[in-house]
Amino acid sequence: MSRASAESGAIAGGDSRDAPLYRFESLASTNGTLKRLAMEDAPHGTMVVAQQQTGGRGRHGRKWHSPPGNFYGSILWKPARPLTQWPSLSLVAGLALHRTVTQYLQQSHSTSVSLRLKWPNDLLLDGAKLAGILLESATDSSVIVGIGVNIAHHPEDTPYPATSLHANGCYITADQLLKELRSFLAADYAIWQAMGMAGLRSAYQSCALPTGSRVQVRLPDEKVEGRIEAIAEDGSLILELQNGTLRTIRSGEVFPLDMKAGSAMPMPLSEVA
Ligand code: BT5
Repeated sequence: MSRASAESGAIAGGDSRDAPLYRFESLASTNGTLKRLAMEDAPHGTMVVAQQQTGGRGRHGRKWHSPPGNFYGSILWKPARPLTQWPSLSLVAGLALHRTVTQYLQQSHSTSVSLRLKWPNDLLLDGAKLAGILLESATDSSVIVGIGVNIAHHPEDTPYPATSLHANGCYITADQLLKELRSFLAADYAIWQAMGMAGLRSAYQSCALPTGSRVQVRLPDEKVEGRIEAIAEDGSLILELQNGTLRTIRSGEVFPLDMKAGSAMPMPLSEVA
């Protein structure tokens, strides 16, 4: 009996790739289940996916709306690079997700939309949140990257507007998304493992809110405004403040302030892919 089928609600799963893939009908959180597997020494690349989550979570204990019809998945990575660079894995997963979604939007001819990564963990479609990423430590030698993508449904009552692929004429399934996402995650992780964020920085920046965009960043006890200058090697956001000095942001909530960064200026995918 496979471990997945030993868990309540599991569907017999896996595919032909090396790392195990556990599929579930319903879980509290794919991150939580994968963490338990990590503590039992699950190998690098192990994935857990679920059709719905009853306790899906975002950052800082926030809830992630997780009804059936969307994608919920987590992957276990065992990086051999310095711990200080691990936070940038959130960006690596975002880039792989951007590449995946771009491919499906192009296939469904939904190409006049703007698909942008908003540091550190959001994928925005025409300025609305399509997907979120949650990076959590698993063991001393591993991290979990959880990815939620609104495919069929999105919440209506969130402070930051949300959207879904179906709402934009892209009718794929969670299984289809998983197939391509696994490949892009593996490819981008391999580059990161070999070269760090330096190997992915220009690709990331071409998919992210453009350099020079005015943003407000909300930190635990202050708000700062500035223009996006760059992404650092460790995945931090570098802002140019109004007085011209540079400030490195390691964690915070970014709010676009101008048309360049927001939804008012859609950019065809062919220009950003
Ligand atoms: C995130 O947090 O964006 C990370 C979301 C990660 C979810 C995945 S699903 C698979 C894995 N297992 C888990 O349990 N989690 C991961 P954050 O930036 O903190 O955004 C959370 C905020 O987004 C909430 O407070 C809501 O305002 C809003 N929100 C909740 N559900 C949403 C949804 N489905 N779509 C768009 N926005 C949502």
